[in-house]
Amino acid sequence: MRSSSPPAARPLVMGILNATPDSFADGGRYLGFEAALAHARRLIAGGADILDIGAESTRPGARPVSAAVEIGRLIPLIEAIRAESAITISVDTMKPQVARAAMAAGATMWNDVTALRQSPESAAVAAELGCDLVLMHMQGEPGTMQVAPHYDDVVAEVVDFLAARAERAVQAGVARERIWLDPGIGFGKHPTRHNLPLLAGLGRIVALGFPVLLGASRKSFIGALDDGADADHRLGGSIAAALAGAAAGVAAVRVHDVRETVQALAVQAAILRESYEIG
Ligand code: HH2
Repeated sequence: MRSSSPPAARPLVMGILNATPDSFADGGRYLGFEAALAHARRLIAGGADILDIGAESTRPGARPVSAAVEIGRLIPLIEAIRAESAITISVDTMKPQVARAAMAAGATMWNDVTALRQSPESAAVAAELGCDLVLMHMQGEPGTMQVAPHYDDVVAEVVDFLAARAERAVQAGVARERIWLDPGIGFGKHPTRHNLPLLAGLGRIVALGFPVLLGASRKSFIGALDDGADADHRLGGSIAAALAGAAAGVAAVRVHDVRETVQALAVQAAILRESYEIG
């Protein structure tokens, strides 16, 4: 006997490409154009559905960079990837002028970790660009967000924030069907006291009715749960979080280890399909 509804498709896999000198997990590795392009090719070959390209680290204490520096790092890379692949390209930037330049070069998604709060122009630019738009929750600012994050009810506060930011974007003219929501794992959150309830409560964000993006890959809560394992040794935990996200119905997972995540999600989806078939 079959259960009532077939399992949902597996989440899309967004591969992380950091053209930054100081990202927490892979800073400096792909800063040069050739190294970044080679890594993009690896992510695509590994089965990525989306590439998320960033040129400014948001790690706690990272140094801000100018729009000109971001544009100089991003645009040649986006153009080169677009010239050889039809993959969806997302740009991870807080700056509307950088998002605008990225869309002109071939990106179609703006991943804004400030949820359009960085500049008074952000919302109008997002509406004008007509691109997909990720609105992420962050308490505080990258420089200081991990100093003393505080919530009375972290899941309720993140849900309320995301619902309000989505409404604000719609009022500014962003099409509702372009909006994605993201709980912002690690952004102004205690490694375990805040990130774990959010991972356990993802269904409440999914229930808002927008596609949800989950970025848990190699983040510090994994080290906190595994004897301080450093960012290069968090693959198992990253996959566990991606599978939990899939089970909660997220639409995409943002990961460093694309090939391994695609495989894990494919196996999980196949088992769920089999369970449905045999009832
Ligand atoms: N996490 C990071 C950066 N951007 N964007 C979204 N939407 N969600 C996330 O969870 C998220 C994000 C941090 O990870 P990483 O890009 O590896 O590091 P850094 O910010 O240091 O470049």
